[in-house]
Amino acid sequence: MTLRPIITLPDEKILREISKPVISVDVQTRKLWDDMLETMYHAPGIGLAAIQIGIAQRAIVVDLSKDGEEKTPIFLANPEIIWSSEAQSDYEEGCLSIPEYYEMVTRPSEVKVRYLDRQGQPVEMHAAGLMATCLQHEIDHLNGVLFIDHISRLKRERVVKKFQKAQKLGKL
Ligand code: GNR
Ligand code: NI
Repeated sequence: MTLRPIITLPDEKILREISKPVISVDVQTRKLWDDMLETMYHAPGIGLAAIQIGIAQRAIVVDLSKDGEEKTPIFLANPEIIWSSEAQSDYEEGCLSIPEYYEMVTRPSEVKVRYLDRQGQPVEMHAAGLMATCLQHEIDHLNGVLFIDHISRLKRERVVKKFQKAQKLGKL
């Protein structure tokens, strides 16, 4: 496993890319997932999309276990939301690609997601609560969408400018 640098704002050139489907779940895909998992645990975070380490493939890792608990990593390739609830919920989201920024986001409370697992087998998962929020956040990354796209334009432009300025000042 290899720890990889996480791409952050203002690098929208990469973060806005649309990731390509995983052609086949093979040894390289599993190596990618393992590197992502190590990078996510190190951060730490509860989810990571491949584009956050600069790889435009539709691969995600998620682990909602708390520290001290047994780890429960989930590996997803080519995830698709095949159903979302009418009911919405608000959650204060953060993103490893937008460090130290948190804002409330409204999304469907529950989703059903179809994906390929570590063996390349199709699986369907019904998710609610934090798992539903996290999966939607990660699937957004595969489409070049960030959680700040779900908040007001004023707040979004403010945070993007803050990261642009920090980079110009050599602070990133
Ligand atoms: O670690 C993360 N925490 C989090 C909290 C609320 C909603 C979404 C997330 S995902 C985030 C890691 C990340 O940036 N994944 O893309
Ligand atoms: Ni994120």
